Amino acid sequence: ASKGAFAAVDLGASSGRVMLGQVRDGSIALEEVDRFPNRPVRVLGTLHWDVLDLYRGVLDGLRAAGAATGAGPDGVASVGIDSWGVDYGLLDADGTLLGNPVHYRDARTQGMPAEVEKVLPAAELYAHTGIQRMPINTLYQLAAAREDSRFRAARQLLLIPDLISYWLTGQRGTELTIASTTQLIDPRTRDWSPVVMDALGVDRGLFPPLRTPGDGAGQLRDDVLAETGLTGPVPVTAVGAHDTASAVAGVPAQGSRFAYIATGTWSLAGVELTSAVLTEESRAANFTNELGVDGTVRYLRNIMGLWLLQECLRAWEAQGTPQELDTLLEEAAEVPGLRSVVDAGSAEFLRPGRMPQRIADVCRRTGQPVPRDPAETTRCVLDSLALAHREAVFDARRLSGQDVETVHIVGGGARNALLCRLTADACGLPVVAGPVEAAAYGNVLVQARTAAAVTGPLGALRALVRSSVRLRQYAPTGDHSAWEQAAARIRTEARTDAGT
Ligand code: ADP
Ligand code: LRH
Repeated sequence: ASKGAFAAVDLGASSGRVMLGQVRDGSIALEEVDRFPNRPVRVLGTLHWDVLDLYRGVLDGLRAAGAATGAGPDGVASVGIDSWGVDYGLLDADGTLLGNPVHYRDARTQGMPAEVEKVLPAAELYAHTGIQRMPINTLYQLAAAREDSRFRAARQLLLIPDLISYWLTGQRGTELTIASTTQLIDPRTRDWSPVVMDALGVDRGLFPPLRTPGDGAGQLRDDVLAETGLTGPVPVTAVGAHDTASAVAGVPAQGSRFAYIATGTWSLAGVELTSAVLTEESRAANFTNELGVDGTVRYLRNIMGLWLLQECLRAWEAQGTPQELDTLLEEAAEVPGLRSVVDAGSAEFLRPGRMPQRIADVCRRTGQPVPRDPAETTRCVLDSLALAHREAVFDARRLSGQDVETVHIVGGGARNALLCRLTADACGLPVVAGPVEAAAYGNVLVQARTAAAVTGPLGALRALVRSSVRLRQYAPTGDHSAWEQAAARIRTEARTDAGT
């Protein structure tokens, strides 16, 4: 029976989408009602998100959602918002946004991890946050921004999904899963870390109160109802506001012996736990303990992901040799595998620009064959990603003690059959691919549970995803030792790099 439709706003680094989910006879019918590109803008040398353009996309999407459902009891029952992690907008004393949010790939965070560690040593920072050392983290962005006049004028900081939620409802809050990407949350208390905040002089008052997935987050403002044509009241529900938290909630796994890889612009590969792993070994392995839906911990590694391919495609287009993704992937499948691999976990690929050349430079530097054309470069990227997936899954299993029998791939990369096949081969484990829109499923399910349209723990929500989507299976094939040798090549390179 229908109890209305749940609108999931899912903002990824490459595109934003509004999806409409309905619970029908033990499954979820999910429909995309709007999709819009997310295109960063460089202004006076600083890379920004065009957040008003994204917000317009959200409003257009909600209007389309209303048009798709009609008014009345079958209309939009609630709205949930998730987005990429770590970025934020600053508000002045009147609640007005102070400028466009800066993009996590902007160069301002360069050298910031080392600056922060002068005040709070890396081991201590990890013991209190369990977060992977990545320059993009909000903590390092704050370290870079603290002297800016804009920052000094700020009275409040809202992470991206919380900012969108504020504009829709007028209510301010900080959702816990997205807050955990700041590197200011202690995963043991699931609250702000006073140690980190005090050491780095971050004012806790900047953050509005924490919310957890399932909490109410206000109702659409009257002007938003008027603009979108929706009939009020329409509540906004806090979901796993970090897209990866929603994606992991939407993994169609059975039981607990699984690893997940959320592959889009990033690959987030790891396991789900009930408590954080804060050991020195875990820190050295650069693992993160982000917070998940229903009290879970997302124990994972951030890997550069399909960003590497997105940036290659952008470069080939700019130089007048545009490539068509489907054809490129077919050609890459014919290229001999594992000729050259790069460390897809390395922050050296974080910034935009010249990606094919940068990949070629690394191959040259490490004495491997240099890819000669787009197909060979693509094969190098996909082999490297599969290898990084393998390393993350194996490390997660080893460091957490969590058994892994199946690897689930969700997100846009689940469409990439070659990547899924290579990941199965690299891990020597069966891969189950799909759904592509796992974040939207996770988002809808948390809303539906709050509205009592579904019941049960995460496992029950996942069973609903399983019965709603067609999944693809990839059994591991090929010579497993070739992957072990390639992994050893990368480890040697990483050690050499660290020494220089
Ligand atoms: P994000 O949420 O970070 O914006 P997505 O989950 O939407 O990312 O994934 C985007 C990626 O999915 C693209 O960069 C592309 O590599 C991959 N992708 C999308 N469509 C296809 C397709 N038809 N075939 C293969 N890969 C695809
Ligand atoms: C993926 C993601 C990832 C990181 C990055 C900034 O979209 O949220 O988990 O936080 O973006």
